[in-house]
Amino acid sequence: MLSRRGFLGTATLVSASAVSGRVQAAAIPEAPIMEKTVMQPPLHPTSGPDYRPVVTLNGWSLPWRMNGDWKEFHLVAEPVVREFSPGMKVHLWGYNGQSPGPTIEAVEGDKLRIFVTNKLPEQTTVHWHGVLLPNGMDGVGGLNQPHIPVGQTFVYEFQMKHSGTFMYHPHSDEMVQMAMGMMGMIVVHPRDPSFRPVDRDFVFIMSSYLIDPGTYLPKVTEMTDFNMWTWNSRVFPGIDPLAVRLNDKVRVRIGNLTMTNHPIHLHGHSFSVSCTDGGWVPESAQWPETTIDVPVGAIRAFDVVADNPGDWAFHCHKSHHTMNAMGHDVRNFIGVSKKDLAKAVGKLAPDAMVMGSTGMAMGEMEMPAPDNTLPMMTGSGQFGPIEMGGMFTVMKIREGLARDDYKDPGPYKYPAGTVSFPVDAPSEQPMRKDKPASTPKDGDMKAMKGMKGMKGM
Ligand SMILES: [Cu+2]
Repeated sequence: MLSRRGFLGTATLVSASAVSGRVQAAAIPEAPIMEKTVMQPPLHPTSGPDYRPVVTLNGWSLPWRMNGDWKEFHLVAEPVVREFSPGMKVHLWGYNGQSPGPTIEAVEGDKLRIFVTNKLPEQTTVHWHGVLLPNGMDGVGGLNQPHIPVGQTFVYEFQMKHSGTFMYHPHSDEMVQMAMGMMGMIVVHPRDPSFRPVDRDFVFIMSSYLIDPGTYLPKVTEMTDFNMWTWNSRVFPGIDPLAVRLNDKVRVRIGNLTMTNHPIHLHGHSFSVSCTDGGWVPESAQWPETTIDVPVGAIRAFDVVADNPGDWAFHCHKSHHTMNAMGHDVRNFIGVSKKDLAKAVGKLAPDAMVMGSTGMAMGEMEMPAPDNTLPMMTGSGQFGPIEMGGMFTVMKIREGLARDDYKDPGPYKYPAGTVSFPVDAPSEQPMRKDKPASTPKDGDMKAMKGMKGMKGM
């Protein structure tokens, strides 16, 4: 799983001005890298207080080593290639082989020493979002420290005074470096394992990109009009499902480093925000929700009792965020007959599809697309096409999963008689009081069939 870069234990890589003599004396710990884009098994602690480790959707937790009473990590900032979903690879910047970087896990009270090696083509820093630390470790380039020059390694040292959920990202050419995917999550477990324990603990960070169809690089100057809405730089159907054992208490921790808020919705359950990047929400201050808004530059964790078995959709409720790359400057042709238009366009461009007169559901049909471009909506379930993309996945709640089993358990087996089903119904148009019933023409009937939710026309 992990490939090793070997030791980077040479003093030439270390910035003498930034690293204390104590640290220079010690070799820099190795920097593991991850080459896979599927969720790696939880990283259980082998020393110190016990805790239930998190799992990172399509990601991993960064291994560390103990050096005296310091927990030492090594992040390498570098260009990476990230698969968003099979069929699309994007050239990003990240950490240790992936974007986002690995999750950093620690325990309340731990002393952390984090080495950061800069293998980017420009300077960088790391800011530890939400962590309460000494000012000189806060990572704002120019304000709190010199920027880390290309090829150099800096070290950050601080104690994790509080448990909770935090993020890390650069504070150096920030617009470009975050738009290129540089970010990761930090989870600090309570020292007391009886504080708000859960059975499963998932974590991911949201980022967005504008990547023109057929290209491989995000447009880093875009401010609002993104076309790839990602969880851990993955889009549906590339996002791992959340496999959960029936009646488990589940925590989902979500960071947002996009340019807009995301109302995250889980079907079939009610739950509450238990933690933000500012700390734990007292139980007396929680209220029930089915959708939790995650603001920009913030973290929301929610705790849910998974007491309802099945395949439950879990997604951003902004419907454009559950689509892959699409054009926005498209007229609404619903209800318009486009027979003549299709004929005329077909003469000029035989591959073109005139769409939208009955809605935009594509079913099994897919338009030809440039290389490295995902369909706007895709994925299929046991009953047919799911017609989603972007920020969408499934919480799969099953009886009897083993404790650390996060494998996709496959489609839910519905008990007989529990799935919505068709009935025979008269097919005539309903009579309207103000008009005599007219006989609809063939084309009109076809158009109406596609108009979900427009009854009685
Ligand atoms: Cu969203």
